[in-house]
Amino acid sequence: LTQDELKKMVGYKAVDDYVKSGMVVGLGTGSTAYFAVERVGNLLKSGELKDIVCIPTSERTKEQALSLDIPLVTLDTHSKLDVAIDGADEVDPSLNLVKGGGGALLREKMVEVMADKFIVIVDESKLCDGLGPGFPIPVEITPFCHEHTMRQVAALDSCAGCKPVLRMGSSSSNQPDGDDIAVTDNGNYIVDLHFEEAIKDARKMALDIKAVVGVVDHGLFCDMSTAVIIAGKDGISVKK
Ligand code: DER
Repeated sequence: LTQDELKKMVGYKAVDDYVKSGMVVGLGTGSTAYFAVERVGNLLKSGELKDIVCIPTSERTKEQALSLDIPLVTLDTHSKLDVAIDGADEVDPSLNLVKGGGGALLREKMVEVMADKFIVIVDESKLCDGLGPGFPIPVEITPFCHEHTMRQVAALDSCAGCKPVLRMGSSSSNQPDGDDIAVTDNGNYIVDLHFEEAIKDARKMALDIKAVVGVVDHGLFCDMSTAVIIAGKDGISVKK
């Protein structure tokens, strides 16, 4: 099975298992969430799903949903969601996540903290024993004096040993291009914090980073996952 086939498997299964007619659904961002969005569009078209409204977590997910005629709303009219489905860059044994590889972490977190169920869809390459070394922690910061804010974050005790790198080119880290600073959907910058050792206390680091004035939010999604659906070469497994 190719990696795309694994992503499609978990994307479709998440929708088939957790999305019911009449729901308010959060649509994630990235190459795995792409398939969940596709499945919602297909089931609405076939009539197997009805009366769904969706909240996209990025401009590019919004564009994909619009192309599939998925009815869209925002948090302004729908603060509560029944379910949100999204990918992740890393998943630890406690189902804490690193997200933000695609630069969408702020809108993803705003939507996903309001969902009764947050379903994470990954291929098995995303599983890790400890967050950090496998994928840098994205931190969304305001452009104003961004070098100052980068220094303040790097100076945190809980971020000791991290190497902060300002994300350049497109805001999605897997498409670096150009030599200008990447800008998120919200007009902010992203600093990726590279760690060589596994983060000991992700919850504390999350609180410390968020408290730095100039930080908008970060890609540590702690205690949010309802279930993680994992596609591996031996098939699909679910962790709760
Ligand atoms: O940017 C994000 O948070 C995405 O969800 C990312 O973490 C997962 O993207 P992928 O499914 O393309 O690996």
